[in-house]
Amino acid sequence: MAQAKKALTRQTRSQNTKQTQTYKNYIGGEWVPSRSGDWIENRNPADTRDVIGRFPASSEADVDAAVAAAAAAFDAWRLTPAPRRAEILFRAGEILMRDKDKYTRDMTREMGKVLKEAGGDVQEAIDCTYYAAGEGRRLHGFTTPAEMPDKFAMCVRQPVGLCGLITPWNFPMAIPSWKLMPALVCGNTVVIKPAEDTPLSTHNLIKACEEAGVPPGVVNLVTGYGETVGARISSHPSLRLISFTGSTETGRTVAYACAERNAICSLEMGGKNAIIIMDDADVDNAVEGAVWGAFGTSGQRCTASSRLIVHKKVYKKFSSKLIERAKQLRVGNGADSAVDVGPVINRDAVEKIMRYMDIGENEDGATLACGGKQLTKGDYVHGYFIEPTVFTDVTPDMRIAQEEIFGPVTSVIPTKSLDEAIEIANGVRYGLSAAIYTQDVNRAFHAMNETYTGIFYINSATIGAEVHLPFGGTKGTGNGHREAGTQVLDIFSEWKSIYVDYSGKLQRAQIDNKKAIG
Ligand code: UN1
Repeated sequence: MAQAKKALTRQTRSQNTKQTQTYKNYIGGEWVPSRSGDWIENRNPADTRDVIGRFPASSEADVDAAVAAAAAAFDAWRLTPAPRRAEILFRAGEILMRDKDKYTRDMTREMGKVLKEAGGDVQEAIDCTYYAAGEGRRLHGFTTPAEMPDKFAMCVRQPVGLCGLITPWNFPMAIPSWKLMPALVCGNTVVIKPAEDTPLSTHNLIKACEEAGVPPGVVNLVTGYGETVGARISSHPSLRLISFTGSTETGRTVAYACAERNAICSLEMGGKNAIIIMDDADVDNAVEGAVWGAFGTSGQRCTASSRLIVHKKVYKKFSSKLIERAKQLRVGNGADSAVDVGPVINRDAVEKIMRYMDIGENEDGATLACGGKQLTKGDYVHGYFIEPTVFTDVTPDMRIAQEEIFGPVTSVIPTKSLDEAIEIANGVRYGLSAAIYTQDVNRAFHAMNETYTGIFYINSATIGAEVHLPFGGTKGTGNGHREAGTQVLDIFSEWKSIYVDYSGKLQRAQIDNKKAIG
């Protein structure tokens, strides 16, 4: 995922902020301002005159206080039976459900995605919360036969300890919930830092936890910049685990910091996801999938369909229908229900995406088939709007086909065969999601088996993962962990293997008691 920062103003306490709502950190069960006295303004990317509120630009000392609170709360929380922890989470799910509409509007206002998608993001947080709550009565370990008679062997899950969670702006409630809820049901205590562009949605999530009765110190929220808050969380000696979602570059920095002290590090990072469209595909359905996969959330998903690898027999037909559909998309303020594509997150994102427009057209030599421009006039003047863009005649090695753009831009790449298409799909540094459109079950399963990604779709776009299946990817996308599903419990718990010898005598393992053969 792209790492960018809203054009935010640093304010001091002395500035007049009468009209601006002030938000605080949540540390040890108290809402407190930052010790820094600095603030970050959260502005609407569809209209930057709209200031949503000011949030603490926290310091390292705030992180330290949050970690101390998490440490103080840990023993009582880990010793609370998991079904009791889960009851609190279930209540949090009900609160999220009750206030879903408000959270949805807040999210569109701070992040830009259209209301229907923001509602989906909040719903994903609700689903994840209920799902984690259900795990409170499972958290399954296992038993297995021991090597010796009158001996019993089993495995149980135990909490990891204090966890630091660093979350991105593109799914500002769903992704924090993917990390927070499993961490809590497993008995960990947490310090969470949301992206500086979208702190309100995480604030809302933490408020729901507070109201649901999560005890003081179990969840701590510290807002601010990556360079200060994120860096301190990543390197804090008492945080045993860091879970990060964001760009591959920032993820590497987090991983280095964790390696220094041998902390557990779970990374969820970029993607360059391909849809393969075969000559037997239902082309209209494939076009709809490509439009949704490429331009949903303005292309700001790590799962976005940013490459469309199309069999040459349907290449022309597919491309012209796609371009026609892309041109029809209405760009605007996500709060307007007639809008299909909202703004991108901030000025840095505009600059980065526009650089790729230039690279695609002028360096790579692809055909700019539609879009390609920033929208700056009329209603667009105060926001960060970019036209849905399609490049055609793209070759697999072009930069626009290799690098994560994280905007409403997709590349159509012609191919002559399924095996070539698979090779192209695999020929990038990322491995999150891939898809195929075909009517042939043999081709579909062959592509499923041969694509080196963590997620695969048949006759559907590369986006739309559900919370009860593992989410994550290979290569530059991750470091081998999976969020969501029950697999996430392997991130947030430690396995303990237990041997019980009830023979009443010494039985020694790894001693060869067998008679020599012959
Ligand atoms: C992301 O873009 O970081 O599958 C997560 C999807 C969403 C999650 C995307 N459920 O597209």
